[in-house]
Amino acid sequence: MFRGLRDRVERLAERLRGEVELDERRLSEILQEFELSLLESDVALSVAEEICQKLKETLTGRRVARREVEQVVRETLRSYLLELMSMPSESLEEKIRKKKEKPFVVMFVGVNGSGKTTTLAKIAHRLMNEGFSCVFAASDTYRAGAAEQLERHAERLGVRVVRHERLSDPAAVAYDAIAHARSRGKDVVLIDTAGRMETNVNLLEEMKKIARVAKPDLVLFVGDALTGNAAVEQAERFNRAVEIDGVVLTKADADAKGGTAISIVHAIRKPVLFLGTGQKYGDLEVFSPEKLVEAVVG
Ligand SMILES: Nc1nc2c(ncn2[C@@H]2O[C@H](COP(=O)(O)OP(=O)(O)O)[C@@H](O)[C@H]2O)c(=O)[nH]1
Ligand SMILES: [Mg+2]
Repeated sequence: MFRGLRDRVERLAERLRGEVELDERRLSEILQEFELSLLESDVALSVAEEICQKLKETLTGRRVARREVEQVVRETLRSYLLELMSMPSESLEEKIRKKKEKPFVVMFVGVNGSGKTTTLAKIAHRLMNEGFSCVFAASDTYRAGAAEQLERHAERLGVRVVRHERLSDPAAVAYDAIAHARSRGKDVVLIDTAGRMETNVNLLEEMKKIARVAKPDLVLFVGDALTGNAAVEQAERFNRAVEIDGVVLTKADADAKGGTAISIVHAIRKPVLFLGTGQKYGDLEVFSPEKLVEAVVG
């Protein structure tokens, strides 16, 4: 009886102070709006739902000033996303410096057209500016013209490419590139791979074989930021086949929203390292969680 009275008095006092308790009903209403805004930022539906469920769990029962309800939900979302996206990760350069014996091997995976080859060249450009020497492995032996495309980048950057003939074993190319780098004391081997979509099973088997042979220090998944859910599914599939260490999202110059990054990290819990922001070598940004969360949450 006293309990009931005390609750009533407490609620009255809250009302006088302009406070409300965040209960199920009130939260559902406001979280629906936040879910919509996540969807508008291209966050995948299942991910947006899960994030809002987490927010609900965190916030239920909290007492806040009536006019601050929205702000409290927004701040909670902001810190959730910041924590999600700020996975501890050394920079690529630190990782390379830390490895005792050369070369450091980076393998690029992703579907056709996602931007693997372009990203590989951008990263080589960046590493060479930092004083690292690079070798390319033309392990996309599948697509006609793939090795030539890589060679054009190599020529412009002044990098050696190891290539075999078309349709030869991509793992053997990677192996030779690593052997070449080892014998010449080169710092980094960057392995370009094929990304055909129509024969996924073969593709993933091929990726596994390259990874087995090359033992990459870093596997980067390259995804097109414009493809939303499709990029998330690809990331999950590649991650099951060869464990992904980090993500590069390309075409961020055409995608101001950033939800794809949130969905991928939510799905595979691997950090986004870079964003591709154009077609030039310099168009590669170190990913900033703060900037992304600002764009999504405001
Ligand atoms: N706008 C833009 N285009 C990009 C970016 N990265 C790659 N591309 C373009 O996307 C297309 C496919 O890139 P490519 O590297 O060949 O993809 P791959 O098949 O995965 O090797 C090319 O026309 C690239 O110039 C980027 O960050 N921004
Ligand atoms: Mg390519």
